Amino acid sequence: MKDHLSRIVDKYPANIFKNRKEHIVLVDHDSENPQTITANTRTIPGIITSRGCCYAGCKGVVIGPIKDAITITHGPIGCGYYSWATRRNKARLEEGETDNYLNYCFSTDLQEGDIVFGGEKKLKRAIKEVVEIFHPQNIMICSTCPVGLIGDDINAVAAWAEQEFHIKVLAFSCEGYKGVTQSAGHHIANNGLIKNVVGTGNTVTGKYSVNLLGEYNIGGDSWEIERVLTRIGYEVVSVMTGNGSIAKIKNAHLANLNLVQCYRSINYIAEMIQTKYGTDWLKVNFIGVQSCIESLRDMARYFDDPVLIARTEEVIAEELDEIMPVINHYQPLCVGKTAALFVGGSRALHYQYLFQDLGMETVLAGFEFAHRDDYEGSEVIPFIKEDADSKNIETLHLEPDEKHYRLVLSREKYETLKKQIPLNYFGGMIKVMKNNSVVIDDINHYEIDEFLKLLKPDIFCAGIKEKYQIHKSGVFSKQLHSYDYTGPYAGFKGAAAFARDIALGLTAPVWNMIRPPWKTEPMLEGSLIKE
Ligand code: CFM
Ligand code: HCA
Repeated sequence: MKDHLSRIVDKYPANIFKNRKEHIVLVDHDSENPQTITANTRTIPGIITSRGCCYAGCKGVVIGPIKDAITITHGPIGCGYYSWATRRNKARLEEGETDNYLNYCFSTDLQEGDIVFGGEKKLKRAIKEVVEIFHPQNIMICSTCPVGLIGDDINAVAAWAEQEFHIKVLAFSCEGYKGVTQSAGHHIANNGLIKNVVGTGNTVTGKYSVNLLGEYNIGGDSWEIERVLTRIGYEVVSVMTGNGSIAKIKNAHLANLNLVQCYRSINYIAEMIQTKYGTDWLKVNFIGVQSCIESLRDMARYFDDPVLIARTEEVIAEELDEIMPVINHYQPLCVGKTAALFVGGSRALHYQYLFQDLGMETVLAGFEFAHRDDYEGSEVIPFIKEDADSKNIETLHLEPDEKHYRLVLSREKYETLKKQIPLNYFGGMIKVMKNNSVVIDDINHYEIDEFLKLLKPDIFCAGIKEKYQIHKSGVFSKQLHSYDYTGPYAGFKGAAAFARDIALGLTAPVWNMIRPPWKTEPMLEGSLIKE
C-alpha cells in the first residue's frame, strides 16, 4: 500500500512532492510516534483544489443561514449569486416569527466605476433600499475580495446605518483572500456574533436548556435533531446557525450547556461562551444511529438527573423501534462495501459512523480545511484548581500546534465529570480509522482520480466539484454537503433516509454501464513540468 501511495505523489515535481506527501497519512496505529499531518496551509497555486474562500466560510456557512437578517454581499455580483441558496440550509418561520429572508440574494453588484472611486456610497444606497422595501430588524454586510483591496470602510457604513435606521447592522470583513480557506471566515463570523449578538437578550431559559452549535440545518438536519431533543425534554435556546435567528442567538448565553456538532466551524463560539459566561460544552455527533444514542446519553449524564436519564432511554427505544426495520431492510445491500469521504471540516469523520451502522468501512477520508486537531485530536491535560469555587470547565487552546487543550476545573467537578462523560473533547479522525486507510488533507482533482483507481471504493462521497468526476469513472458519489436533493440525514430518521439513499445508489444499474477510459485502453500519462 505504501508503495502504491508513493507512486501517486512520485509523479509530482520535487517541491510539490515534498508539500503533498505531508498532507497524506497511511493510518498505522502501531507506529511508534503518534501520526501527524500537515493541514490548514496554503494550497499550491495551480493545483485544482476543492477548497473555498473566507467569504464562503463567513457569509455562506455561518452568517448566511440566519433568517431574520438581510445579508448584503458587498462586491461584484458573482460571489452573492453563487452563494445564493446552493447550500440547502433550510429555514422556515416558527410561531411568533415574522422575518425569513433566506430566499433572497442581496448584493451591491460593484462595477468598475465603484472599484475606482469607492463603493461605500453604493453600499449606503443598498442599505437604504432594503430598509425601505423590507423593513428588516437586522442587516449584515459581508465583504468580498475587491472591497478589501479598495479599502471601503464597511464598519463605518454599518455604524452610520445603525444611527440612521435604528436597527442592528453588522459588518464582516471576510474578503475571500483572507487566510487559506473557508476556515478564516468561520472565525470572523464567530467573533462578530459573540461581540455583537450573544449576550444581548434576556429571555429566561429552563433547567435543561441547550444551544446546538455548528448545526446548519442542511436538508432539515437540525429540525430532526431538535425533534428528538424536544421529545426528551430539552429546551433548544438557539441553533447556530441553521434555521437560526438573531432573536434567538442573542439569548445563547443563558443556556445551560452548549452542544458542539461541527467542531471546526464553531469551536471559537463554544470556547468564547465558556470563557465569558462559564457555560460547559460537550462534543456531540448526531450523524449515525450509535452516535446519536451516545450523544444523547452523554447529555443526560451531564445533567445527571435520573428522570432525564430514564426519559432519554425511553425516547431512544421508541425511535429505534421506528427506524431499525428500515435500516435492516437496506443494510444487506450495503454491508461489506467500502466508502471514501472528502468533505469540508467535520463530515468526513461524522459520516464514518453512519457508514459503520450500515456495515461499510471507510478506506479514505479527508477534509478541505480542517486544522491539525481535527485529524490528530486534542490532547486533554486536566489541570485541577483546588481552590476553584466555580464549577465550570475552561478549555484553553494552546498555540501554535493546535493540539493541546488544558482543562481548568475544580476537583469536585473533575471527579464527577471523569466518571460521567468522556473528557476527551475531540478525538480527531486518524484515531477512529482502521490501519492502512488513507487520511488526506486538501485533496486535488488528480489525486481523486488516482485514489479511485487505487482503492476502488464503492462510493466516494464529496461535493458538487467532485461528484461528476467520480461518476464519470463509474463510481457512485453522494454529496455530503447538500445531500443532493434529499435529507435530512441527521438524527434517527435521518439515518433511515441515508440507508435508503445509499442502498439505492449503490445498486443502481447505471454503474455497470459506465466504463472509465482506464478500464479499457491505456491512458496517455501527462507530466507536470518541473520548474
Ligand atoms: Fe462544519 Fe458544515 Fe462541515 Fe463546515 Fe462547509 Fe457544510 Fe461541509 Mo460544505 S460547517 S465544516 S464549512 S459540517 S458548508 S454544513 S458541508 S464544507 S463538512
Ligand atoms: C462552501 C459551501 C459548500 C460547498 C459544497 C460543495 C456547501 O464551502 O462554500 O462543494 O459541494 O456545503 O454548500 O461546502
